[in-house]
Amino acid sequence: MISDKIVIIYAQDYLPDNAAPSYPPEDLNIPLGILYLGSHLNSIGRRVKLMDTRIHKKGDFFKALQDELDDCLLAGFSVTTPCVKNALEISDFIKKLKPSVKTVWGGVHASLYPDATASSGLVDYVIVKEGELPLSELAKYLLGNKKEITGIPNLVFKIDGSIKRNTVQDNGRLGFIGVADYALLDMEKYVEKIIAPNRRRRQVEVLTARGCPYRCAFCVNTILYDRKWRSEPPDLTLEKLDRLIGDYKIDHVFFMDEDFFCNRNRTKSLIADIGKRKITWEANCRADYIKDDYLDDNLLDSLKKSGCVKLRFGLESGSQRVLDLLKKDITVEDSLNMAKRLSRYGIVPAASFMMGLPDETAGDVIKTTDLISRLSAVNPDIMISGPAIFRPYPGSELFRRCEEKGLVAPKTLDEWSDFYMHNNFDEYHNGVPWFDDVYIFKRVWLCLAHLRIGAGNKLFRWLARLIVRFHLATKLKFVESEYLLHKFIKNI
Ligand code: B12
Repeated sequence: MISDKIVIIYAQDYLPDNAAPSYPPEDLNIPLGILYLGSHLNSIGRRVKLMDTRIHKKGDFFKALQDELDDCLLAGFSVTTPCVKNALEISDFIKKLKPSVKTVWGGVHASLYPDATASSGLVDYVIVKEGELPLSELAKYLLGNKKEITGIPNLVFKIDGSIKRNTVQDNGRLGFIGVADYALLDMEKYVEKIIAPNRRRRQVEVLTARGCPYRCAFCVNTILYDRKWRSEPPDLTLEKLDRLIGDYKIDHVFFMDEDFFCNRNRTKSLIADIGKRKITWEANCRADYIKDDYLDDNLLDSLKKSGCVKLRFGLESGSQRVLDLLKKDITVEDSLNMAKRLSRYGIVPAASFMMGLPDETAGDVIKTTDLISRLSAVNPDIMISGPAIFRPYPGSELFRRCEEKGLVAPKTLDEWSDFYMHNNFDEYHNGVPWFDDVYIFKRVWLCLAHLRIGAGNKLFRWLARLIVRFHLATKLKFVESEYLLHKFIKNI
């Protein structure tokens, strides 16, 4: 058997061993990175297999992988920082079982730390940034159809124990132009979404563009992609939608672009055509787009008519000081206006928030909880997600700020695999040094516990906010005992 197959693995969490038979798991997003890599390889005639840990129990995944290794040339790993641990474990499995299979790591973490990644004995090659073209060139080289390894763009590799870096070809932010080949995935595991008891819909995630020109301090874009934004031709998007509707009976699409509304004219023409497809849809948006000189009343009306039912916003904080620190380039007023305006069109805003950021004070956190209640008052349909406790992910300006405040970043891949960042501060790598006062962190944690308890009921919500205010306004040490009590209750 010729070993020419390329297996590409999205190495996130596995299904829990006790996962209910109500398989597939709910709410899984399409692994877009490996989908695009696989689509490109497939389009040039390579044999490719995409594997996603999230749709297997751990034991089942390794069994399935073992079967794929027989005729495998190259195993690719898509790695963000939280995935390092699993990607290492799977690479180790492959190297022990079939050492002739070469391993290549790509994705955000590998792109940020190519040398540390390539230094691992379990990683043969690293490809930085967008991987479509470099990966196909690497396969060509390994099959003996390309002479010079130095000619493969974006490749990092080892020769005689030292690391060599090829030229990085910055191809902007749209590596693969072509209709993504969703048939490479086991689509039934992704499309069925339970949106309410007894209500299901068939949803798929679609990219129409990549990148984002904004400069958020928590995002990796400013470092890896120069804030470039590139869209695919509208005809391609429409062809993709038609195939998805035809092949998988899709009735709802989530445009997962980082900045779907980046170009107003593109938006206008695209939504007119989406409207003819008789599907509902949602997309990521910015609060400052919902205004007279951008997504104005006419355009919002067209959005609604074209099937838009939800827009997602990262509102992050109710404190202007924190929004400015985050370089979010929106105002608290933008958030309120957005919520008010969308209520007129019946488009549900889904807003996410963070707390626990470096340099954030108790006062800032109070402002966030206040904004959440003001938003719910102006738009009772608003969906609030979080506030999530901030986790510093490498590659962002905010990570560097955490380092300035004492966070020690790992150096090797093994160290990174232990750097898994949890929601509970005492499970963090080395504490939460970016907090000036560790009790603020515990209070933030308690705020979340209270806000969650209070989420479903108006009176509870009011009480929860009162308790939050109390916690943030006092410096009493009993915060410690309540924190332990909540953890205890959570654990049972
Ligand atoms: C959409 C998105 C999601 C979606 C879906 C992701 C998915 N299923 O693909 C959802 C909401 C599920 C999600 C979840 C999370 N995300 Co996210 N997400 C993004 C976002 C906005 C876009 C990613 C995307 O789809 N791009 C389009 C595809 C086509 O590109 P791509 O995935 O980057 O893949 C290309 C290259 O990276 C490369 N490549 C990728 N894999 C491989 C593998 C090989 C072998 C090769 C050669 C190349 C290669 O080639 C690909 C094609 O060009 C990015 C921001 C960004 N700018 O990247 C954050 C981002 C990736 N997410 C991030 C994080 C932290 C998370 C979460 C941990 C959040 C959380 N707290 O739970 C989770 C867990 C994700 C995980 N796997 O670990 C961080 C990662 C930071 C880091 N240092 O690792 C990012 C960078 C945002 C940030 N903070 O800057 N995310």
